[in-house]
Amino acid sequence: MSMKLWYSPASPFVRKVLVFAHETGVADSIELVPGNVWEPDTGITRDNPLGKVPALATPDGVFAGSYLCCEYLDTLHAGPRLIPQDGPERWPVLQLHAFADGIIEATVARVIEQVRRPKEYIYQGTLDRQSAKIVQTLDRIAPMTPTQIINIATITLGCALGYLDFRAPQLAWREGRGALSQWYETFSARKSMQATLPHV
Ligand SMILES: N[C@@H](CCC(=O)N[C@@H](CS)C(=O)NCC(=O)O)C(=O)O
Repeated sequence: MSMKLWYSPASPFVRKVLVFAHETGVADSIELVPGNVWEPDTGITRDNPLGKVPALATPDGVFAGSYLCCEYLDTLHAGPRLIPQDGPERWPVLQLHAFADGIIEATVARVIEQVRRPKEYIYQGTLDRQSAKIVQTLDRIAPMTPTQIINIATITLGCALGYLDFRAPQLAWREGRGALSQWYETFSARKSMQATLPHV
């Protein structure tokens, strides 16, 4: 099967889908289509009217949003599901995924405030508000640092922490979070993470 992924090399949501694709062994079936969402006429709105990456065009239709892309990819391989369909692990995995995804959202919101607005409109209150969400959520996650298991939650957490290093190093997320930091050290060395490092 061949699929097309609208992507940007700096997007943590795209990275999440790519890491998921590597871990499930379907990455070779995906062709990357660069879509600079900030430029007019990149064509992405033909597939995703929201004008956002990631969007995955497949023989079964176009799927917009990182979670839905991953959910679709999870049906294409024979290994254990990375999004547990049932069993006691389902809700904790989905909860950790939601927290990690929220860290990405807040970090992206900070970047937009800093980079996409005219300087005179940058509002420190928004930056502080998003930073607080990131810090509070990291503090909630840190005591429940996961094992090196691969699933939608750990993949998203790895991408969230990598994005903090990339876009908000001044938040120094490792400070006071030794276990989480050690977890990331090991997790980020995985081939899937190394093959998808963010860049501009
Ligand atoms: N909830 C979406 C968020 C996707 C998203 O916000 N993508 C950003 C790039 S990191 C984007 O395309 N932004 C363009 C815009 O907001 O117009 C997901 O999980 O994929």
